[in-house]
Amino acid sequence: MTPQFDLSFIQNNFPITGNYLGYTVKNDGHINATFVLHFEENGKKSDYTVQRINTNVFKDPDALMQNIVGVTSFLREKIAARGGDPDRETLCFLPAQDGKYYATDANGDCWRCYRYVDDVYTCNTIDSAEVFYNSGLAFGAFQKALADYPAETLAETIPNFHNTYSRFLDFETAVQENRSGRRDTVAAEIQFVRDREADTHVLLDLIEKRELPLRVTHNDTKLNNILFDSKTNQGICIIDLDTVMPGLSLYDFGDSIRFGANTASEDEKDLSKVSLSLPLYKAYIEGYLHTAKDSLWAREIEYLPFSAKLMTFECGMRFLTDYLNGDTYFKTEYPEHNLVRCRTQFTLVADMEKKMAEMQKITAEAAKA
Ligand code: GN1
Ligand code: MG
Repeated sequence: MTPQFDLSFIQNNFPITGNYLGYTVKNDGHINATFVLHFEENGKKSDYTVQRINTNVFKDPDALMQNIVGVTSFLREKIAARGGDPDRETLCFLPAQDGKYYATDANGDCWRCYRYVDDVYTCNTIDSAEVFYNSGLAFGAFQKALADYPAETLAETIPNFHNTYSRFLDFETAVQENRSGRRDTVAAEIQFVRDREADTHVLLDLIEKRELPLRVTHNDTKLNNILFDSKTNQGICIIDLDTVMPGLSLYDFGDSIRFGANTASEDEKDLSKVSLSLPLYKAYIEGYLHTAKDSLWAREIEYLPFSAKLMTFECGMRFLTDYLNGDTYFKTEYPEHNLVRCRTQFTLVADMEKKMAEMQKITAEAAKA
């Protein structure tokens, strides 16, 4: 079912002016419902992105929006100080009538609104190593820009978000409960997860031993969360800031590879098309290290290839968990959608396991450059 928004509610609550021309639905995200609303004023077009916040996932919209407005205000100042364009290089959220950065409608749904950035494009798959190199530059720069952000002021919008062991326990609960009745049809996938339980502890143990630092990270560094400038192909703006929280640089690096260095899309049904592209891995790591290397610890660099595998595994396990629970978390377009996604992720994990030595070699070479 296509979700809907109420135009007059949006216009009454947010400072939008101009004549309404129409809207476009954005279907890239799996969590919030997103629309771009088109307006025109004095012959000039101005667009706004309007989102219904998924409060099933983000249970405290006040804390969520405080995080986001805190981070975007901080970034605006830095961008302006270095002579950049804050209106293009970070998101600009509009305050609602009551001064909060979201408004609640009669159904209890929470809506937010931000200026749409013009002359940009997003990607769901990538075939140009150059564009992926630019993604690495952009996410590395984002992490660096937030290095001195006061992390203690950030709320944990989703507790244990990338705690892979906690995700594993959620998975085991879902297997036990079998709420969807689908358990017997996914025995191979369940075994695939159980065979890799040991991996779920690796980064957590290193945090415990203080061998990896907590940083302010994005935590959802999918390729389609970067806006690329249509003219320069540079990644100019990082979007989807819902999960900006203290985390590991490795979560961000790993998730970028999971999504962007896959030779197929996240929900490709033909698994023979799914693999890790080593040239894309190389391009991304070169871009990422170019901007982030100076701030990284040796241990972080050492675990970059492992993090790609771990984030892919964790994501596949989350899709499988949701499939077992009856599709209550991720948006799905058809009944097997979460299972299809799970299978692409596990195919990619298996391919990374085969290519791990090569990934390590590329990593060491990129770190020396
Ligand atoms: C969700 O919102 P979106 O589609 O960028 C999810 C990520 C997953 C991703 C898988 C808050 O991200 O953690 O990696 O789907 N976001 C949340 O595509 O759970
Ligand atoms: Mg997201």
